[in-house]
Parts: sequence; structure tokens; C-alpha cells
Amino acid sequence: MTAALAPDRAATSDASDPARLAIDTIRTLAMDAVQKANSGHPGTPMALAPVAHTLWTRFLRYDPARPDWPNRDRFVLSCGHASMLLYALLHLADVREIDAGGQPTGQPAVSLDDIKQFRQLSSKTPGHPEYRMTTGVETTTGPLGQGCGNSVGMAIAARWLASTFNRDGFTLFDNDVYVLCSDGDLMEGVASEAASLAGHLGLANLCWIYDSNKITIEGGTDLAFDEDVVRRFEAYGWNTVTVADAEDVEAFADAVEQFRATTDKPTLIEVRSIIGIGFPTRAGTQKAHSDAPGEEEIRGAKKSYGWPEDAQFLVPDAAKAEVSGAVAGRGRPLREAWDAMLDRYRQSFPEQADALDALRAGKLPGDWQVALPVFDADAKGIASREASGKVLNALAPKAPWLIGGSADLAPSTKTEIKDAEPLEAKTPGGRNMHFGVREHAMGSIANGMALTYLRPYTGTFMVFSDYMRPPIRLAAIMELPVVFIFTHDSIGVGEDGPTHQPIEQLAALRAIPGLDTIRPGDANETTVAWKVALTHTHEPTALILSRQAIPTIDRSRYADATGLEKGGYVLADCEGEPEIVLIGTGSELPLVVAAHEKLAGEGVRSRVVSLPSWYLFEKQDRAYRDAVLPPGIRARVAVEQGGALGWDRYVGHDGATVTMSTFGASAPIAKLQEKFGFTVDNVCKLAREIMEKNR
Ligand SMILES: Cc1ncc(C[n+]2csc(CCOP(=O)(O)OP(=O)(O)O)c2C)c(N)n1
Ligand SMILES: [Mg+2]
Repeated sequence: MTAALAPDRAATSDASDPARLAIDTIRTLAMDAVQKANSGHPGTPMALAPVAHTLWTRFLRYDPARPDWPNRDRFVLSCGHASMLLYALLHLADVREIDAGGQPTGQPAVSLDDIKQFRQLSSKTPGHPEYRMTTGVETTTGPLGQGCGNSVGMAIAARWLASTFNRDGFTLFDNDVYVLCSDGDLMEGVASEAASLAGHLGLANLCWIYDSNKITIEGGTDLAFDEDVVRRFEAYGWNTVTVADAEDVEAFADAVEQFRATTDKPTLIEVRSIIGIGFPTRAGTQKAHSDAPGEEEIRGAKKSYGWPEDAQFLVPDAAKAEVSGAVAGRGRPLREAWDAMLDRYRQSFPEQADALDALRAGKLPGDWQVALPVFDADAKGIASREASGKVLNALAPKAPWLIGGSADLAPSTKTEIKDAEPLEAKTPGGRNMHFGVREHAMGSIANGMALTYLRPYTGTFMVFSDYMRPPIRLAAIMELPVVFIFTHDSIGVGEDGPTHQPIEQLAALRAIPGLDTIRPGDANETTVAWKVALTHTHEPTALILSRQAIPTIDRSRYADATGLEKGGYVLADCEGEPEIVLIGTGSELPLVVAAHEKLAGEGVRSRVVSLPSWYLFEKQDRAYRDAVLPPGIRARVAVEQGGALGWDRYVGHDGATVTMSTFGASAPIAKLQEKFGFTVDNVCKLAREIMEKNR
């Protein structure tokens, strides 16, 4: 291989040194693409080109022809603003496109034309790397810190898969996870949370490469970030290596060798780099971070590389051949041997092989649905968090790919699988995860696990959904079927008071496109909610569950809970046309049923609609929605212990809500329900007023 690049950057860009040619190709593609798009970030791809090139050509176990090979090493670009680095690598390595059905299309993942379309509408080269949009992008990055968090989930999942599927003589999984991250990534709390857990779990298959360039947007990192990052990671229990100069590829290769030789902890490789290296005036300054650099800077940089100054989007054949040859030369035989191993494995372990096939296809193996429990009618009932725990535990033996845990609240969130091992350093195949009090990382790690074939779930109090909103949003953008469990979903929390009582969180979750927010109204709706969540293939689910007991509705008297699959359904009805429609969700559903019975006893024609998932309800056709909520019936009252925002969609201008317009308070639950109007009498009174108004 090539010797270390000369730190003085003497111009040596010629075909006799194809590695150097390839590195400079990455740099010039990044500059040209940013200049053409007139936006983006060229400086970091330029600085990291030697590091990324060395990683890909000398270490990454990756077959460009099958970028979906399950045991490939993962490469995560957490500093997503450096997206051109990834696109250039995918192009030079000649990575081939895989379609949504998992089939090769025969097209490149990123063609040169795609690079010329950088940041344009519908291109495969969006501003930040987007999972599902571009083959070879392992996760969507851009919000700093998230790729770091995801990578911990990927490393956990890789070890879980190894522990679950590997057999003597059949090492199906032994892959590593590499991350490129920046100062900003390591300033973010989510990366610190995730790194701390990675150290605890001893994830020796995880390597973060930290681009220590001492520059962020506002200027030098001395503005706000002067801690000793390396010592911090040592304190987390990581192995650390520093590479003094990003140009010194041999020193970097040594560092990766040290990572590969470390078997008990994750590795941080700090690489000191000069952002925008080669730019005549911008190199090493925050000006190299963003903006089209301008023709003059670009020509100057090209000149310093010994590159033809006028050439644009130039990809020398030798550069592409060098990268694709090196990556495929190592990766293809490994992948072919793996495929052959899987064939032999299938003979010996057909059941495991089938399960693996299903997981790879994004399907859930086995007949898990038969385990879904049914709950008997019960006036006292159980909390929906309790019901959820029972459903989870009923499913667990049938659904070994269901793995998760809580941010230190498992006894409250009921997310523990009884009779299962914890997932720990010594038991990587365990199922009960202890995320620690790290909600943000919990969400981000769960996304990484979902990107690696598992079905993760998380658990915390609903009010802390705000602490994990960024990864929930990214799960929705990436269409990952993660199950986010949120308990203690209202003022029903009681004495813990307003800090622990969610108000605006329901509306905030419902506002995320592609997230199925389900608030089941009793134990049987909770069962169906789980079924829906696990049946989703492209949507994350937020399960919103109560702390307090909810009566289990008598389904022989009222409609079946399977109505939840349509998002909303008529639970109880009257003879003839209703005079009032009462809508409820979650713990307020039985309250609405009681109000309905009272009104019916007084001769009012009333209907109850259970509306646990607005998301699913909006997916139904107009005829169904109109049958549930007839447009002609304007007298409507919705009852929910959350903010009113959004309910006007269902109650209209002439209806009303019993909802929360302030924060809650610390008191026993019965007092709070009375104070805020969640009583049968108040709902009936409002219903009569609304009926009167609409007469
Ligand atoms: C969570 C989050 N906050 C803010 C930003 C906007 N942003 C993009 S890059 C950046 C910092 C750039 O510095 P660094 O991370 O060191 O990357 P470098 O410029 O050195 O490549 C910021 C604040 C972001 N992408 N994500
Ligand atoms: Mg930086």
C-alpha cells in the first residue's frame, strides 16, 4: 500500500499513486458538488478523505455488489453534513443499488450524475445522508450525535445476532461498526450517553473515529469545548488512540489495527485534521465548514493537490479501480464464503436459518400472533401499562427478536421480560436492556438496533418523551418499526405533580408524520395495539399507557377491541341517529362509556367512539370515517386528559372537549379528576349543553 502522505502536501496526484489519486478524487468531487449546488459542506470531506479512504480500502469488510450483506461492517457518517464524503466513497467503491424489495437493480448506488445532482429534488444525494433513499447509507444522519447513538445500537445488535445465530463452525456474525464523528457530535449529550453505555457493555466491535479539527461553525472549539475528550472516553472505559495528523494514513491504519486487536472495550480514534486542507485561504478555518468555496479557492486547492485546475467532477479510472478493487477484493470473497456458510447452516439449523431470512426481509418470524392474550371484562380492571407488560410477556417466548427495556423505570413501565436474561457485556444475547437514565440515547440506540434486523422497544414515562423526541422523529423519517412505550400518560400520575404529568406530549407525538401514536382504552385495546405495532413494517409506534387502573370493557356488550386496527370505531351506540357523539381515548374511554350509559338512561341517543390512533383512523377511507363520525352530527364531545390541540379536527366548530388547558397539580388522582372536570357528571353536563347549542 501507499506510504504516508507527505504532510507538506507536495503535489503528487498522478496515476502512479492510485491511492493518492483516489483521495484527491474524493476531495475534488466534494468541492465541485458543493460549488455546483451552491450549498453544502466541502471542508470536512476534504480533511477526512485519507482516513475514510484508508478505512474503506484496507479494513472495511464490505461487498460493493451486495451492500445488504448482513455481516458487513457498518460505516456510519455521524457528521452527516460531510455527506459528500459518503457519496464519493459509494461512487468510487462502485457500490450497487439494492431496491426496496432487497433485489439488486444493476444500477450504481451513486453515479457521477447523481453526484452532479447533489442536494437537488429527488436526487440520491440529498444534503444529509438519508436511509432508504441511497443504498449504502446505513442510517440517516445530520442531527449531530444521532449516528453515534445509532452505532451503539448496531453494535449491540451485531453481538446479539452473533450470540443468537452463531454455532460451532458457523460464525455468521462478527462484524464491526465504524463511525466518523465530529466535534459537534461529541459535544452532544446523546453521544455521551451512548458512549457511556457502550463502555459499560464493553462493545469491542465499535470504533468511533473522531475528527478533531478544533473547528465548529462559530469558530474554534475553544469557544465552548475545551475538555479533554480522549480522557473522557478513557473514563467511559474505552480504548483510545490518537493520530496526530489525518494525512498520516499509516498511523491511522495502526490505530485501526489496535481497535481490531482490542477484545473487551470500544475504541475511540482521535484524528487531528485540518478542515478544508488545500484551500488557499480557508484551510483550517471555520470558513471551510460551509458555503460554496468559490472558483478561486477550488482552483487553489486543486493546484495544491497537483490536480488539473480546470477539471470538474473528474473521476480518473485508476482512482475508481483502486477503491472498488480494494473493497471488493476483500469483501466479495468474504461475502461469498458467508453465503456458502449460510447454505450449510440451513441444512443443520433450518429453523434458525428461516428466522434469519425473515428478519432480513423485515418480517417477523413465527406464529407470535397466537400468543396475544385476551382479557375478561372487569369493572376494576388493570392499568394499560400492566396489560402491556402481560402482552409483552405472553409474546416474548414466541418472539425472541423482540428486545428492549427501559431508562431505569422497568418496574413502572412494565417492560421487563420475566425469565429472560439481562443484555450485558457477558450476556450479549440477553433480552432485557438496562439503558440507564438515558432517554435520548435509548431512542437512538433502539433505532440502530432496528437498522440491524431486531424489533426493539423502549420504555419511560410519557412526560420524558420530550427527552427522546429527536430519535423518535428519525425513526419516523427512516420508517423504522420501533415500539416506543410511554406510561404514566396523564394527570392520572397523581401525586408526582405537574413535572410528571404530560399535557402537550400527546399532540406533539401525533404531530410527527409517520409515527403511529396509539392510546389504548383498556386491556384488550392494549393487546390489539401491540399487534398493530408489531405488524407495522414502516412505522414506529408510540404506545401511550396509563399508570392507573382502567376498567376492562365488557366486549360482549360493546364492540370488539379489534376496531382499534382502524384507529377509531363505534364502541357503543343507540337506536336510530345519535343526538350526541362522545369520543374518548385511553383512560378516559370508560369514563365516556359511563357518561353514555347515564345519558341513555335519561333518554338521550348517544354514541361512543373510541379513537386510540388518529394516525390509523386517517388512513381509513372517507366512507368508514364518515360512518364512525357522521358529518351531519355536529354535537360532539371529546374527552382526553391532555391538551386540546388538534381535537377540533374531530369535534368541529360546534363541539367541545374535556381536556387540559393548564399544567396539572400534585394531588391524589380522584381530586385531580374532579378539579379538571374528568367526571361523568361534567361530561354529561357538557354533552347536554352541546346538544342544546346544536339543536
Ligand atoms: C443537533 C444539531 N445541532 C446543530 C446542527 C447544525 N450544525 C451542523 S454542523 C455543526 C457544527 C460543525 O462543527 P463540527 O461538528 O466540528 O463539524 P466540522 O465543521 O468540523 O466538520 C452544526 C452546529 C446540527 N446539524 N445538529
Ligand atoms: Mg469540527
